[in-house]
Amino acid sequence: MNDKPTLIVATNNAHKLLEIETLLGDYCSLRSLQDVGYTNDIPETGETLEENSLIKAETIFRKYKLNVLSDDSGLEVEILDGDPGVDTAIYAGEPRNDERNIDKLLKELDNQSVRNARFRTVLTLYFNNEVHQFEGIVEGIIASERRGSNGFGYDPIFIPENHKHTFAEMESSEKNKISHRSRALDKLMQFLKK
Ligand code: ITT
Repeated sequence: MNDKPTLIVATNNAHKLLEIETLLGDYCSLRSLQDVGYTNDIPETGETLEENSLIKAETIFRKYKLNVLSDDSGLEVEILDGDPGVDTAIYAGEPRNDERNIDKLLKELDNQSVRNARFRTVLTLYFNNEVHQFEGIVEGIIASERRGSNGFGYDPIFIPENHKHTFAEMESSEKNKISHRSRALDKLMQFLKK
């Protein structure tokens, strides 16, 4: 008998989906938005990661009435007062573009020695008609230039605390041991095991 809970993963980001599948696939039966035939964008109109994460989960829950998991993530840079934060995906404006986002951040931090930053993920779980949120954080610094080609988004310029390499220089298994997303997913798995 298969008693794994089924969750729709409410993301249009294929890289996120893959990380979530890798970390959660043994515990849950996951369905992508593509699997359920959802092709629209979900407008991220919230002012915080928590709000946007909730909006994504709620949008899909209202339509399908099935358990849902969503992820809203952002990069928070200390010297920029937590920016780009909730605007991480569109830091350099729309249409969103990872390369331009990275260029803008490197320019903002040009000649700056204080480069502390953190990645933060807020997962929202709609489960048996209840809503739960789980946060995961990884502290680190912003590199002075791009390094590595693995991962996605800002991975080429983020060096996690106590490491020498950027996320983009790491194997996905190494990133998945320490990432913001894996830390939030750990909490979610503890919850589901209860
Ligand atoms: P969904 O909303 O469809 O889930 P998204 O890519 O729009 O996908 P977010 O709104 O959470 O996701 O945007 C997060 C931004 O942060 C976006 O620019 C990502 O590339 C970046 N990001 C998120 N997680 C990351 C990670 O693990 N490594 C590097 N960059 C990441």
